[in-house]
Amino acid sequence: MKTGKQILSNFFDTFEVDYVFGNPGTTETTFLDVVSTHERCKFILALHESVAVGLAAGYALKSGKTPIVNIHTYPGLANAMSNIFNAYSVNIPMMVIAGQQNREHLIHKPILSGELTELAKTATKLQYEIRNVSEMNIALQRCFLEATESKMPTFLSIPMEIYEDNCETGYFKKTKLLSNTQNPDLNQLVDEIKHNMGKKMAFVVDAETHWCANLKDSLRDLSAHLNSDVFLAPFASTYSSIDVNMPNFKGSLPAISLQAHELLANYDIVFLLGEKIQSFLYHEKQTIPENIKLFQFSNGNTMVRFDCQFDYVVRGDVGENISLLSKLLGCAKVIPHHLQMGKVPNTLLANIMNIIPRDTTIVIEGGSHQNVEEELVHQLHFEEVYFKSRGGALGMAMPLAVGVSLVSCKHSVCLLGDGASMYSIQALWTAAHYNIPTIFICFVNHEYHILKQLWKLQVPDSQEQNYSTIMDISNPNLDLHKIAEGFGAKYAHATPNNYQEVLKAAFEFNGPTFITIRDDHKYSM
Ligand SMILES: Cc1ncc(C[n+]2csc(CCOP(=O)(O)OP(=O)(O)O)c2C)c(N)n1
Ligand SMILES: [Mg+2]
Repeated sequence: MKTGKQILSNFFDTFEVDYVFGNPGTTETTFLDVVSTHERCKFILALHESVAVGLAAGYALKSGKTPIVNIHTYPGLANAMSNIFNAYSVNIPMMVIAGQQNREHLIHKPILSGELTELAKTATKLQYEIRNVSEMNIALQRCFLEATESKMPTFLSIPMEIYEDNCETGYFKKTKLLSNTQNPDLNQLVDEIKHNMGKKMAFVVDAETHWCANLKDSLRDLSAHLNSDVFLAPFASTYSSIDVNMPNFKGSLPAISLQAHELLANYDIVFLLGEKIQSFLYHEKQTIPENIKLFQFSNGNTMVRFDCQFDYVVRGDVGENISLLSKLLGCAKVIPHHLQMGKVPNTLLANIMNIIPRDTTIVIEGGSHQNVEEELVHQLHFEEVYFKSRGGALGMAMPLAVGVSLVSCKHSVCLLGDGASMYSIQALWTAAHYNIPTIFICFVNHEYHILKQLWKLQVPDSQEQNYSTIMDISNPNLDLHKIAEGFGAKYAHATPNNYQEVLKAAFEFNGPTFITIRDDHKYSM
């Protein structure tokens, strides 16, 4: 016989769970009783659920493993949904577990209860509420593996009293998973490509390729052989599978659909590696021009043929299949090298970024500086960058950077605006509490600058005063240094005169440093 507690403990062992990221309430105490005494599994406390999910996302991206998030029944899940949605939109796996009230009690709709699976449904791949301890091993395993396989969040609700129940069937096995060793038949595609040699081709690399085996080398060889350009899909979140030093890597495709359409119209064949080319702002001309040939490589599952019309689709591990295609086409091995850097603009941010080691992970939250920041990390050849997720919800970048640094034990650098900093600011406390080295660089302009710009775009004849009354974050101004200090972070204001010392001190500190820089670009269009 096994108790619910033993089943959970065995689950942590079998699936080698290192961390649970969470924010608890009473319904989680029985779950936490197992975690707190478990030998390998450590609980990381976040002071808000959005932080717990962001930490888990950073952990997943950096470690390649599926993290566990533990949150407090309906309200905790509701707070977490924004970042769960971000993770869902951009292929980040995690298993989210919430405690549920006692099953005998639910008929009374007790305080802090609710339809958890219904709430989770819109942004998770799988949702389940355990009814009986005999279901526990399968439910845990299924939710964990579904997240791992689909690279999406899944959700499991566990009634709080179930851990004391016991059953005969609650065991796990460490399965040896043999991947599918069959190669797809790529001959037709090889013929098609050979027939089109010399035409203009481009690769667009989307989010799911983060999880592929060995894409970087084979994409370098194949794209050079085809004399093709390589772009990151807009909002693809990371270019971890692209060699940023290839001369044919052109950075991100424009996010605005019409601009991406106009650029792609210059090509005869586009290879989409991953699910989609996300568009921003509706336009009648869709992002992919109708007359180009479009080939998709996707790991399969729900992403295949999801969002546009394709001539060919190759299903299976994208890295393996690009490598196979490269072999069949007889591509030569291209030796990786470090490109000479182009001219870097003389701005404070550029100067700061220029002294940061290029293997530092950079995390970018959205805001009016996003384009400048994306261009800069491309120009400076940073090797690992996580961009604003295409879920679009603010509040992901700060905890994500902390989650990355938890795994790497090295400083990551998070770039964000003053407005964005307020959505998951409690991430500073987790970084301070667990000595996780993270550097935040925050543009201060006391406004939602980007929303003013977009307002003007949408309603061209609106008056500047209209934007200001609603989009200014002033009177009072946020005192970001005091806020950072209150969460246990170090803080500094960087200027053209002191930025080198400020950065040096931040890299020497084994915890969070919140650095403000002044943003002088005031609204003008
Ligand atoms: C959770 C969430 N709430 C609101 C928004 C809408 N939004 C997009 S950008 C933005 C303001 C960003 O301001 P800031 O970070 O200060 O950058 P700035 O544009 O001033 O450079 C807001 C509120 C969002 N994307 N996500
Ligand atoms: Mg701002």
